[in-house]
Amino acid sequence: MTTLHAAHALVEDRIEADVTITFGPDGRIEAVTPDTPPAGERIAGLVLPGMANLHSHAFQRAMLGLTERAGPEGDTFWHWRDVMYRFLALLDPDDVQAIAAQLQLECLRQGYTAIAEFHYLHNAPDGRPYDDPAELSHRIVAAAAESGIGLTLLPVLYRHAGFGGRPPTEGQRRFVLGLDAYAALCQRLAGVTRVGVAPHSLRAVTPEELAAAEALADTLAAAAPRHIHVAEQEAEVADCLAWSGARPVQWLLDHAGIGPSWCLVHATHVTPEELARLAPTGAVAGLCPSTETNLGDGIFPLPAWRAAGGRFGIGSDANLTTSPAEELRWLDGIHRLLQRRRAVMPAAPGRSIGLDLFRAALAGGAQALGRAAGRIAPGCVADLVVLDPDHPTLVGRPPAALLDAWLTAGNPTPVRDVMVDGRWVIRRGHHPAAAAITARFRTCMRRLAARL
Ligand code: NGQ
Ligand code: ZN
Repeated sequence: MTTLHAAHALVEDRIEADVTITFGPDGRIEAVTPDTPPAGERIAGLVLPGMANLHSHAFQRAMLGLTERAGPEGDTFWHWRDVMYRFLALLDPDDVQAIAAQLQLECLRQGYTAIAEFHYLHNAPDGRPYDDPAELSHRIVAAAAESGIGLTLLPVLYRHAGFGGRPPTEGQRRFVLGLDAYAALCQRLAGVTRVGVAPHSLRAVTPEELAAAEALADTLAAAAPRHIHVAEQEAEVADCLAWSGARPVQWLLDHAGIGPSWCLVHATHVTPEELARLAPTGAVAGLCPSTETNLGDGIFPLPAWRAAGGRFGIGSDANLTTSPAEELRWLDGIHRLLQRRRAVMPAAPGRSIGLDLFRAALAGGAQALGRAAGRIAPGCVADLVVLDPDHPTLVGRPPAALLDAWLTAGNPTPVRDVMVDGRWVIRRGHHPAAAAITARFRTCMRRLAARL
């Protein structure tokens, strides 16, 4: 049994003082009691539930700066994707692991405690399976073992280049697995880590393949997560309409068993009708605002979604930033600009804007990862971060203002300590494997530079 005594902690929707948190060797919180005398390990600062990063493509961290060249006129996302395809053809298994470990380390330092890796690199650069078809998935698992982040691995099912079962392009050959190989991969990985299924998008799987992925998820675990990219770009909406007569979110609602185990990544282009149908299903909208901004995707109608009771979480996606505070700042800030107001989400006067946004993203993120987390409460795993009250961003702020200070201004990070599953992975800013992870990442990046 471990006992922490936090100067302050977020307990449900309040910042409480002198909070005793106890958890067992399995990392599960057993009791949380505010206003208690000192006992166990004293934690100065504000203890928060760690954030779940619900959508990452780790390898894209290594593309920073390479994609900011103007493409052909009128071309945006799809040109970026071509550049991304050329880049990923360079990566070998050591690169995949080195980049993922560095990315996860940076995520932990910024206050993420868990990550859903939407993993679609399966094959060697020539499109052939590795001797071990799970080679690259195991590299993601190995990276998480080094970094200590809580992993939900989402092996991706990718079969086609577009609606109607179009054959995959050469640039996509590292992604493609047959249905049997995909099922075998997921089942093997389920014995090693937390796993969910990820049909890449309605562009990349047929209705039959989507149904097969859903059926497979049922065999992996009760309510195993199901993630899909959907309605991110207007071209996808137009192609889906031409193929089926329905918009992508509408099509999913009509043909898949959309419910709380689903995460619809982006869902940018939803109509009010789709939104009204989707919110009551309990599915999570997987919002990735820094990437969606960078790629010029469009704006998900978060205020209307929140008003309809819709759930959401945040993802770092292309990993331009690894900060949950920054994702939330983008998410909220875009709507402030659009509406020329400040409190843009539904909230009672006097409520902390940051607190409501943060708690909603914690809940949606944990749900999307299939992780009992997101709250400091009995039954949840102890995924915790501690904000340093002496950090220049936070010093002198009253406890109730610390979270808002972090979310509005927290670059560089005021996260001091990080615990995952009841084990400290960062203490006083120190991660024991950081030097080795970053040294290996540098070597990898220099080697890649020579291949660009
Ligand atoms: C991905 N990323 O799978 O990495 C996608 C691009 C696609 C984002 N959509 C590829 N942000 O959607 O076809
Ligand atoms: Zn994505």
